[in-house]
Amino acid sequence: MCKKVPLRGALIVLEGCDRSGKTTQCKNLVKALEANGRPAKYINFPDRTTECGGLINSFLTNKKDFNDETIHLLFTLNRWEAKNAMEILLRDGVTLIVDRYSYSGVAFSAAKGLDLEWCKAPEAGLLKPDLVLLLTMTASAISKRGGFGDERYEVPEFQQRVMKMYDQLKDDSYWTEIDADKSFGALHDELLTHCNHAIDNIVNEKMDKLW
Ligand code: NYM
Ligand code: MG
Repeated sequence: MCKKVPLRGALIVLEGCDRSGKTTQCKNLVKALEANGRPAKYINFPDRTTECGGLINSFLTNKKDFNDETIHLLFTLNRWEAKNAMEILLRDGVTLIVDRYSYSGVAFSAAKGLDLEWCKAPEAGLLKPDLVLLLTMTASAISKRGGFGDERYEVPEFQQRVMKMYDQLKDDSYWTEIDADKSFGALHDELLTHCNHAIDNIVNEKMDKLW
């Protein structure tokens, strides 16, 4: 039986607080999809390899200071500069597994006190994901994880505020919440099932836009 070729790749985003295991899960999802003959690529934001990403890295590692609005816009710019390349890959049938996206941008900045709508505005027009997988963790699970580094934002109290902001952003039409407080393998299997389902259910060749 011949397998149906999807119209395009799926744009799948993993979101959640720091230490929820997103990065390792994303990379393993790409490996698993590719092993099943489904072209996939790992993308992460912030992309610290660009000039703009270098400024963001200096901020996160406390080497540079920017006011809240400026760093917010730099994170957004870092996504805009990646947009065309992402669109080309998706059109070529490559599924993108994205480690953080606009939702991190808004949740982290709003958790610092910036207005949520102000934070969303410059993200409007970026590619809208087909699926957002939100890795949730309770306050006690966050504290238990520990191992937070010394980058900005990496403190349990702030992470809890970020989780509350995700609550305000989530949209059940394309978000799925997944409890990350389980074994790596169990979480991987659950995420992979959702990714395969998203790839199998692409109906529009054209990508939608945020928001
Ligand atoms: N972060 C990430 C933001 O504040 N805004 C954004 O738009 C994005 C994409 O950067 N604590 C924060 C969340 C993280 C930090 O991300 C670095 P990572 O995934 O730890 O490299
Ligand atoms: Mg981090």
